[in-house]
Amino acid sequence: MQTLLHTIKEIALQTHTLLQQANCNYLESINSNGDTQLQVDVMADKLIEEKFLALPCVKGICSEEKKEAIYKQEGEFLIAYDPLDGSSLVDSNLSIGSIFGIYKTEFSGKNLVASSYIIYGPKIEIIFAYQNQVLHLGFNGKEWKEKEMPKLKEKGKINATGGTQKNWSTMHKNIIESFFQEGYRLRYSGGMVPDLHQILIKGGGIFSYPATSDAPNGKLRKLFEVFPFAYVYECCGGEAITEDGKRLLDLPCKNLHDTTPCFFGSKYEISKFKNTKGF
Ligand code: FDP
Ligand code: ZN
Repeated sequence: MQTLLHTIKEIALQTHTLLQQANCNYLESINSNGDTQLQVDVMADKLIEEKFLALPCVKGICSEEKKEAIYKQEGEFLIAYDPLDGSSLVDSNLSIGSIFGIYKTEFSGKNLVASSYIIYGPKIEIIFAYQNQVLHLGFNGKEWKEKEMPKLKEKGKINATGGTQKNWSTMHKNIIESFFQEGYRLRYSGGMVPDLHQILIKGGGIFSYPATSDAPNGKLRKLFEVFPFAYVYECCGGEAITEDGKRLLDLPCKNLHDTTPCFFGSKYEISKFKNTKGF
């Protein structure tokens, strides 16, 4: 695990340099999910691929930007990563991130053994979750310094929800409205990393990416986005569930790019969500 953390620290600094130098040009290409790729998406993807494949402990990788996984003969860990999450925010210069799910044996929720993300904001920070411990590191320009472990309180104040509102179900509209009626405030940038990180650092709230009429399976990808954040939220005292109130990490994953509706939050918000839906 130490080797993987060390590699993620290197990736953080090198990807940050790429971002500072990059132009925001879109390429002709689209990735496996149909998103138009930025030049910097492709560069970050390549950088992370090379870093992990060079490690003897890594048996395989797959990424949001690649159709297929790449396997080696030897190694223990399988890494699924989203090289630049929220890359549509690059041109507006908002915070973005990289997400890593660390799996053993096969890519599935039950085989996730650790997860991590990097946030590129005014400062670079790393969250690394393993065996119920969550390491929070910040880079001060010279070295990585440990910060306080994030902990979700019982109840927060933030309501962050994605997708096009006209495509939400009436049930989802009602749930979101009921949080606003209770005094929750909207905080949503459109980047999963900064939106979920904000809830974590402010101590609680709810992030939802529901099923919508145009995307009945949601938008966010299980292996690269949903499972890694579900693990971090559970390690920090929160919960991460499906539209039916089930634990996200118990979901199977048939294809590398499977998506799912997802709801992350502190205990109070998740139980309110379940109660409203009658679970
Ligand atoms: P992006 O396409 O910019 O990479 O990864 C998908 C994602 O962003 C998440 O980071 C974010 O939470 C979500 O899409 C936002 O989607 P909506 O604009 O549909 O709310
Ligand atoms: Zn993403």
